[in-house]
Amino acid sequence: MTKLFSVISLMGILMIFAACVPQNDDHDAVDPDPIPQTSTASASAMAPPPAPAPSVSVASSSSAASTETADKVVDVAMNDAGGNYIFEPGDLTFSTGETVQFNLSSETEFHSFVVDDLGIEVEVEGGETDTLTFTFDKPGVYTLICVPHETLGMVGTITVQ
Ligand SMILES: [Cu+2]
Repeated sequence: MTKLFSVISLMGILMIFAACVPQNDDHDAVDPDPIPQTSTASASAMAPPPAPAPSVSVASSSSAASTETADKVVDVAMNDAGGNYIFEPGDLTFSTGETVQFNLSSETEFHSFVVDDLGIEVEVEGGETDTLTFTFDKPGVYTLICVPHETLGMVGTITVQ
């Protein structure tokens, strides 16, 4: 009887152990923390190559050397306030052979200064000013348009005499 009892109690103890062991394994599984430290250390050790970004110098469009050769400087405002899309002034007159520097200032929206027959095409972002220098070689009357606002009346005339 005592043998049987001790066997049963042993099995009971074993079952208690068996029930406890998985918990111990779970606790052990939480432990291996130190590993990430080594991985981050090696990662930061490999990080150091700091590529010094070469500063890109943005050359402003066509304003540089052309200023001194212009016979005339004309400021053209590209206005859009209140939905009034106009070139100001919109009608320009030049002499044949004249070299003109245009300072094209967009009020708040994107505008373009386009004369198809002369191959002129300048795009100006809202609030910015771009410069165009152009020599008018051929007499004529040329139509000036802002491509996005042509249908809203943003057109002009360049007369070369
Ligand atoms: Cu426009």
